[in-house]
Amino acid sequence: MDQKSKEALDESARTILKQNDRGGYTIPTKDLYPFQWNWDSSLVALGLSTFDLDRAWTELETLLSAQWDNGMVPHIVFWKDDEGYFPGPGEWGAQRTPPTSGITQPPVAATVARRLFAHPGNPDARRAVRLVETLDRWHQWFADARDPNGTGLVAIIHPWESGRDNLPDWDVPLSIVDTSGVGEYRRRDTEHVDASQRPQKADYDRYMALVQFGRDNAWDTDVIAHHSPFWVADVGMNAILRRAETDLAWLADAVGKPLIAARATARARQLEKGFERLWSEKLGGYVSLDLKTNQQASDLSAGSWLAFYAGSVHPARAEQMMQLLAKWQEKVRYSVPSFDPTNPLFDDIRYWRGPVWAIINWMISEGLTRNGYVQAADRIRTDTRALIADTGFFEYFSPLTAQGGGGDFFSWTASMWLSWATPLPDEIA
Ligand code: 9WN
Repeated sequence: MDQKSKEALDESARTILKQNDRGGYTIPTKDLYPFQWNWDSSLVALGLSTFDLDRAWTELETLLSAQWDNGMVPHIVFWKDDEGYFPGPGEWGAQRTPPTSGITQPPVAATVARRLFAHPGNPDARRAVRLVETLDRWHQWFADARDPNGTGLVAIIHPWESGRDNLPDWDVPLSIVDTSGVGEYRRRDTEHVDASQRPQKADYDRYMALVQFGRDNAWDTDVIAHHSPFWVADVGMNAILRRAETDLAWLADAVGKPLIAARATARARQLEKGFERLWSEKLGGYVSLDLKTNQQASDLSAGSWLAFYAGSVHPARAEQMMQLLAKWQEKVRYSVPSFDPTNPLFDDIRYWRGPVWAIINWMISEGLTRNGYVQAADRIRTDTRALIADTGFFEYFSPLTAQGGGGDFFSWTASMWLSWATPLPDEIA
């Protein structure tokens, strides 16, 4: 890529982030997702930090200011009304100001905060101290509410908590969810995006049944832990939390909070032990585990390679996983597909059933680099760069054709461009 094209793309990415800025927080994209989303905001802070470090800290602070009294940081914060998204505050019934959803999302915030803190020119340790305390309470909530028996694996209670909402991993655990009481409702997503790219009605009914279950039980974490129809250890959530605990420990040490650092390190060790149960000898990768039935998911997703992002992977397993990645790459033009491209359930454009996501690519690539797989990491970065440069800043992309899917002018894609995928000086032709 030449210097001019790079500058034009950098400028477009900054414009997207500025246009999606609603004052202290950034929406993922207008119309389809008009509120603050948890992991979107955290990942967007990385892009913001490339041109406005102060604004990047604010993004995290705004998100964490919506923390619940029990420590949970919700997956959506409804700062302003907008009829264009369903389910809204009324369906969630969370009784909070500002209104929020009743579930969480993968906690990437600590990992991002560590990077912001390490940013050259960052002067403000006091800001980091406040974040560290809030993040510690959120991470402790995961341990208490989502792993009450101390097994080292945290559960999700809704596919939306995984952030990888429509993965085939959830098909079997969702199949037992009773939808008979759900009633009529009007979806808004398929008014913004072609229905072929979105979850099917049967899935949405189950999503709504789970929302209603939480709301009817006032989001009581004890009741949910014992009776939730959906209680699954998502490989992505567990990998991301493990990594977040390590980064929180580092940050807490750096700002003089050794007790928090010790707590985070202890939780990280516990999660490392639990993670072992996600290894599938049969598939040669890490998979999600239905904790109600103790059944592992029968197929592999891109989440398997988030094990590298979580920490270090045993060399024999790592080699096996790298061979598998190469096989997946033979089947597609752009890696990493979110779901196994050799599997009959693979769908290159329906969300989370095959498409490539820049944010997942960043996490996998970051983990591969840290585990010494620098070339493989770079291949993922250049694939991501090509997708964005050729197609635009879409929510996600087909790994076969590069077609963009979901929303356009998407904040996290712009952020990943600025903070990771844009060419470095020695990569400019
Ligand atoms: C539900 C905002 C969010 C992302 C998720 C993505 C999608 C929402 C939806 O959009 O989920 O949370 O309505 O489909 O799956 O990862 O955070 O970008």
